[in-house]
Amino acid sequence: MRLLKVLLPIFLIVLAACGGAGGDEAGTPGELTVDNVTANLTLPTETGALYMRIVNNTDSDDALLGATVPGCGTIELHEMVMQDDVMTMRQLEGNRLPIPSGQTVMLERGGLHVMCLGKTGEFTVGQAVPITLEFENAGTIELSAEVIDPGAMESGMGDSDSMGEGDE
Ligand SMILES: [Cu+2]
Repeated sequence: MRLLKVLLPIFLIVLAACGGAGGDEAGTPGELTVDNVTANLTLPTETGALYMRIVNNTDSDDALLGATVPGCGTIELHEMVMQDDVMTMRQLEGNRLPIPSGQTVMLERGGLHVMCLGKTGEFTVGQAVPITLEFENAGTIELSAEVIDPGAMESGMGDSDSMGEGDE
């Protein structure tokens, strides 16, 4: 029993530490916030995609209506859907992404994304790209997106915790 008494506090400390990192109290109370903005824009195509986390801590439902990114001709809001066993992307109805009150909406690879069409800009990995988001209620939010390596993103999936880079 003595061993258990020693181990239990350690166990609780470890648990608390993990909860702190993984539980991730998202956003700011009373506000709609956007973070973790990344841009997949380096492929030699005329398209690209941007990803982010949107947290709506306000009392009212909101919606993302569009965005502006220099170097992108047109921006659309897209989702991924299964069509005849093939994953394809399509524009959200009315180009409107609902962000309900109290909800966190993830735009991520293989899911919702901000689509860059008619890309003319030259982008390099690590570069910071300004992005202006337009919300129904929150209005305009200006942020900076980090241009990511599309390949690194693929391999980084699943083992991001072991990379030791942390969430910054
Ligand atoms: Cu798309």
